Amino acid sequence: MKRKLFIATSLSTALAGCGAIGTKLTENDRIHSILDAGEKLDRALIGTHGLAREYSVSDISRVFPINSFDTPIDVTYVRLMRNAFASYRLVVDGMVERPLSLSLAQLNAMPQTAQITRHDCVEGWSAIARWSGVALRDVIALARPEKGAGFIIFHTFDRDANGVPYYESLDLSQALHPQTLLALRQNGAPIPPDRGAPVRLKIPTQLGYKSAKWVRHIQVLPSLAHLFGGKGGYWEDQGYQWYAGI
Ligand SMILES: Nc1nc2c(c(=O)[nH]1)N[C@H]1C(S)=C(S)[C@@H](COP(=O)(O)O)O[C@H]1N2
Ligand SMILES: [Mo]
Repeated sequence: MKRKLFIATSLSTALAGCGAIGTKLTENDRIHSILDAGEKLDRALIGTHGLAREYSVSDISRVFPINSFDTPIDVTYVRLMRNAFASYRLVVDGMVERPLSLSLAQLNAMPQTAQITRHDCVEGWSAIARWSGVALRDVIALARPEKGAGFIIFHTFDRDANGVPYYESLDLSQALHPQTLLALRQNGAPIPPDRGAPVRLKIPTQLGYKSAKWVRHIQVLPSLAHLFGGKGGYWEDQGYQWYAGI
């Protein structure tokens, strides 16, 4: 627990800024090596099968900050939003036997699951909400990953000020974790545009930046090496840990 707090503090001071508020990542080799060691220890001790704590309705936060790049202004996204996402499709492809293109109606017709969990942002805030939608593992099971598939990549509609797209990734065991959710609703209401509409990832076992908003495309790949900076995520490419277990 002490180590966790220490790491959280190091992250929020040394790696200030994962959202709209912060900007620059401070490079500090010593802290990075401590974080790397912590990451290895976490994976060895906890693995990826532990469950995040679930809360009760009375614990739901009255205020849940918005902390990301702005709602996408991408023409495709704006058109979808104007039409209440009626023509939105979640594309699932790559190393799968059965590529998918799922409408919101199809996602809503799949078994729904809910969780009241806490979101922890490395910038030093947490908030609890009820999230519901489709377990990612159900979508993965539908698509049937091929042998050799190792990673699930989430491509989103938003970009940073330089036009660099946000993206995230999980390995198969994290993606198949029962609490890893493709969220369609927060506190009972459809995810609003600034919260990542219509579909966002909610992974309560890892830090906030893993929970990609505005997901448009899920890609199954054997490795992360050839995507963007090669580290598996927008913030990871700038030094954040890929395995961000809490
Ligand atoms: N597509 C996208 N997803 C994102 C981000 C982002 O900038 N773009 N920011 C991440 C970070 S750092 C956090 S803390 C959470 C914030 O989610 P919220 O705005 O719903 O609080 O979204 C995560 N997912
Ligand atoms: Mo964050």
